[in-house]
Amino acid sequence: MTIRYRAHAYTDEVEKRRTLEADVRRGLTSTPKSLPPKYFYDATGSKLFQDITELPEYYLTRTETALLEELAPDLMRELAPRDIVELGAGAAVKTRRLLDARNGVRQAIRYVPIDVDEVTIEAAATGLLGDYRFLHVEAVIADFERHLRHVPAPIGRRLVLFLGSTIGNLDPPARRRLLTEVRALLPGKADRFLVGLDLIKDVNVLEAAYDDASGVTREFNRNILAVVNREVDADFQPTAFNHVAFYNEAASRIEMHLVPDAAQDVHLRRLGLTIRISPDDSIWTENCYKFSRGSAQSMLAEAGLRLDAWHTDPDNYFALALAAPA
Ligand code: AVJ
Repeated sequence: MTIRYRAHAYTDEVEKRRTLEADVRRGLTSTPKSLPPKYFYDATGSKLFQDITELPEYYLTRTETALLEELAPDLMRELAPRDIVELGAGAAVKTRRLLDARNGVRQAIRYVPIDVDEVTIEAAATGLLGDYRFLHVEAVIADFERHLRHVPAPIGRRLVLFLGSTIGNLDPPARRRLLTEVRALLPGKADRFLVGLDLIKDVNVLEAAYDDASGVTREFNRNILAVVNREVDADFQPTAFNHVAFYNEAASRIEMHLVPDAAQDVHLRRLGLTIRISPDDSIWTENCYKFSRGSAQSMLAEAGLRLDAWHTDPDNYFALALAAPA
């Protein structure tokens, strides 16, 4: 019997906890105070994000999925990747849009999902292996910002996926670091990188997507405080914080903040730390950068990548950028 699933772990619960504690301490003792957006996604946060993707105001997921579906047949035929690496794979729902376009072809494909959550990755792999007989999975349980060098060498033509506008969470220096590592994952001339980018557009459309009428994004934002409460035994009162989301045009990004109505002390018992949070010393929880074709092109070029194809919807809301080694 051929083994179709293998996993390599470069992070574990102990290391994840150490990293979270250091991140929370650094973030909440800095000016301005901040928390890294990756901590939104505990079970509750992942469910809330799933709800966000179905909101009428949140155009990102449905636009990207439609683009991917449209693009998949040509991409899979012309590129014919043997090796698909996905950063922050999660449940790999969108990956299926690509694999569906590959059914009926004999050639085997190796799928290399990278994600910190072993349970999610295993469940996704089991589902995929059941549905796609041509697939085998080499999972990498790791943080894509820290462990990309551990991705196994390609076994053939490679396609690296970074979907969902996740790249938008990274500030320019972190983005440059990551893209440089992605470039190193593409040794072959025919290798490609497919990245989902949310585009600069009408401010009202952007802001509505991050401050929906039904308040799901507010709950999502506040949930990061519940995560911190649980992980470091803190006493944040999530409902005492307002959800503030706005477009910062100079920086081309949506910013999300948690702002209390009144000053309050918060105890982070596991860290032996007490902090004071006030309306003008609040918590910055997320940046979501927005791009243009030009800004995407220069960000890719800086990392040694050349924009090979640019796919957008008719409204120009979202783009799938295909990049090649320069
Ligand atoms: C998962 C980073 C793509 O930036 O739109 C959604 C997260 N935050 N609503 C985004 C998010 C608030 C999302 N990404």
